[in-house]
Amino acid sequence: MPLRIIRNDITKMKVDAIVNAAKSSLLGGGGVDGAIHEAAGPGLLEECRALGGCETGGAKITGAYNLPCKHVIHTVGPVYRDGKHGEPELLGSCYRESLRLAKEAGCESVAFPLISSGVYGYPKAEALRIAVDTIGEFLAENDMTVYIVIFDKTAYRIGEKLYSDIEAYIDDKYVDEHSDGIAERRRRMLFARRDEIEEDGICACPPPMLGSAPAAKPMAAPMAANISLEDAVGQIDESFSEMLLRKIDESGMTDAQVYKKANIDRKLFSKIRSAKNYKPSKPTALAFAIALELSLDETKDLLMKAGFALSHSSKSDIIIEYFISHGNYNIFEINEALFAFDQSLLGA
Ligand code: AR6
Repeated sequence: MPLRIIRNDITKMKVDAIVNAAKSSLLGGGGVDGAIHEAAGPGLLEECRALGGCETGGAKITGAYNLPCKHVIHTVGPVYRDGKHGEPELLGSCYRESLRLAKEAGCESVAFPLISSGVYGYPKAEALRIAVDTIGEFLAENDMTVYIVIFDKTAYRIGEKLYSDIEAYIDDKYVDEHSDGIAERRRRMLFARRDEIEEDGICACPPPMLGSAPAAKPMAAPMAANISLEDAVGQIDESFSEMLLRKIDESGMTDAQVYKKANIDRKLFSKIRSAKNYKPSKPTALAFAIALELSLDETKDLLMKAGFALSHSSKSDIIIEYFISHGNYNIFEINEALFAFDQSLLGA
């Protein structure tokens, strides 16, 4: 489960290491720093005193004392001025250095707060972008579960432009469908059919049945009526796992490139690989479609193999459709957007 954006208090995270947004003296302060020192107890400050401070963009590791994790990694983010004084590079370095230390200490899971985005004034959307990109680069080469822990919902917002574009897309696709109630749609179907009858004098179609669903698009060649059940079952299509492996081969990517890009962990991928009839969850199937950069139609085919569809009755499906139709296959960006709209994230 590589990168997760979650809402929580970082001092409650049961991970191998949590990261502290510290000041260069490493002697405690307000914000998340204050909360971590308070929850860890005085032993943490004692150990920090012996470290001799830390430069901006650097990181140092200590024990975790009364916290439920094993280590605390203290990093010092840049104070934001205007973004033209090396702030992005320094902030990226905080994440890189912290992850380097976590790896050295053998950590399998690490939780970050949004460094510099409080007292140090970094605009939150930009701070999150740098966090996601830098952690994403690290995870492309390393196996670790990394959490970005967002404390307060109001403090969080993806870029205004992206947010309003997605909002407009949802309005188009979702409100349309929902403002048009089932009863209203049935009534319109009924009148449409009546019009046909009146125009032609005869209607070739069966009378409308209230409550009947529109005919589904045929998925494959129709099955002959006289075929035996045994033969029918023998005609079973390619499974999800078979289609996935075929698409990976066709993409020219390695398995590892695909599952990392899908934000899926290695163990789950091995399970899917070895079980021909594995039935993934919808977020997992979608994550693979994104990693393989499938078109909308191909995405629907892959989902169908796992028994799912993309629906305009689901906000999260519309958000994913927005990204696919804009050719943006960055799973971390998609997850940021899903998070901003309170939807569950893609991946394992
Ligand atoms: N869990 C997760 N995130 C939190 C928590 C928490 N318990 N508390 C706050 N945040 P800040 P900085 C979020 O100000 O900007 C300190 O005094 C908060 O909403 O803690 O890097 C240090 O000693 C914000 O999004 O850190 C330094 O002097 C993010 O954590 C200075 O502040 C970072 O906010 C560092 O400033």
